[in-house]
Amino acid sequence: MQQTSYISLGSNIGDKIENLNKSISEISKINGVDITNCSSLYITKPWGKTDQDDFINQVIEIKTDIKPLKLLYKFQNIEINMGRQRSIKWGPRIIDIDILLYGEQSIDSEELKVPHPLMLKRLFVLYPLWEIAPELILPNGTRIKEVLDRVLTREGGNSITKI
Ligand code: PH2
Ligand code: MG
Ligand code: MG
Repeated sequence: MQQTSYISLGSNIGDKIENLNKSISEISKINGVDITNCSSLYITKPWGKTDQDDFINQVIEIKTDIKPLKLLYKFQNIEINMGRQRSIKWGPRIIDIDILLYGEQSIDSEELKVPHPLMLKRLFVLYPLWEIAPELILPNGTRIKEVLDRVLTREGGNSITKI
């Protein structure tokens, strides 16, 4: 059965916008994945590890019948083919493709955790997700807008700018 899944894209090395576009083009070529919505692009301040260049972030909605772990491997292949090197935690990257949500499923394995464990804290995820799925109810039962407003109240909106 097809599931709706939300995917976060981020880049802070090289031509960041080109990197996001290329990753979307590669995702669209995966058999069994349909891209059904794309957010705007956002310039975002680095989160977690602040001594690095700004990111460009985006969230896309896909429909897929590929199982989550297999989907993760396909995304990792795209990352590697685009030159991604795994190194510092939260450090600079050409492209990062993360599964945020996969239908209603919860997954807690070594390789993959869904919902993405940090998504509720990250404005660079919440804002573009809210843009394309304003009615979304998150797995903890709260509306996306409620979570977004909470983070905005706490942090302000200075760390994110819509292009
Ligand atoms: N990704 C990280 C760590 N920090 N900060 C921003 N602004 N955007 C990201 O995509 C990002 C980050 C690890 O995946
Ligand atoms: Mg990530
Ligand atoms: Mg990742």
